[in-house]
Amino acid sequence: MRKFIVAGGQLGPISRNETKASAIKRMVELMKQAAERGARLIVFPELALTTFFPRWWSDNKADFDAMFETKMPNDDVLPLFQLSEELEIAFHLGYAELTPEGRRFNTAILTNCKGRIVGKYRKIHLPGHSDEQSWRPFQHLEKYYFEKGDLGFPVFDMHNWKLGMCICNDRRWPETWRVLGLKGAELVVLGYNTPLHYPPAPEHDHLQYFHNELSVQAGCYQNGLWSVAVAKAGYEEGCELIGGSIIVGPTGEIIARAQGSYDQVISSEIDLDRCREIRENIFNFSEHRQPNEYSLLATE
Ligand code: ING
Repeated sequence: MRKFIVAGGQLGPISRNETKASAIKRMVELMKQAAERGARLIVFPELALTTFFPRWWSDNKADFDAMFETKMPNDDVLPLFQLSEELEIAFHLGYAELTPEGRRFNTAILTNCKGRIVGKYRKIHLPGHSDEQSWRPFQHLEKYYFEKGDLGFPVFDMHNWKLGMCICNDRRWPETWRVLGLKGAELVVLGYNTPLHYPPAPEHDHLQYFHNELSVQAGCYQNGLWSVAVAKAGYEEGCELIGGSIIVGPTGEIIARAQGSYDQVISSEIDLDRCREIRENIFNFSEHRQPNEYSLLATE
């Protein structure tokens, strides 16, 4: 089935003391709404189980270990996996991963329509800084709390769909989209936590929604693929996060957009075969790409 309904489950703020069970309860509600609309897949945000804790410095990284998952699935998230199987709706979930070896990643998983994990991705482009920078109104310490992802940009075959994943800042890098496009991704799913205020360049604050759409629309058009990009949004522990979750087609057209910064479902029917309109014409890679001219792209 190449034509099906996809959904984005945008979340409003998650407070520092909100339990993971509470966040999951909110996502269970969104998954039910998405299933009522006939969706086969729902995409949840980056780090969807907790508040965006990299906004705070701690001398001891382990102080935030409670924000991480050491197993997936686990008791907290099980209701979402069970509902996925019951309603036959796949989902994407972003969370903080702590491995048995003590490695920390900003991670996302993808399940099939039976609630079975079929894919995993660890964020490669970690924005922000790794030291405490007290001049900032809030920190952005992903380089401190997480390692760079070590799984590459994988594409997963699921229900005769080819799905890729990326996370938040990855969407701003054309390389992310091109690698996924070259691997044949037809739909790229991603979550984000994007502050409205960008301390190093406050003159760009009013452009955050534009840059979000620009990045995803360009990625979709230039690689002939669909995308569902979903925010954790709203005023979260003193930091305004943008909403603006969107579903974008291979033509670059936005076909669904969230309103406001609260929990909500966006959805739309997509047809994966429409990727061919782009991939067989304007961006026919085998006919038009000139990789011999691009070697600089893969150098330091
Ligand atoms: N957040 C932001 C993002 O890339 C950011 C960081 C904000 C970068 C604004 C540039 C401008 O959307 C995450 N979590 O990557």
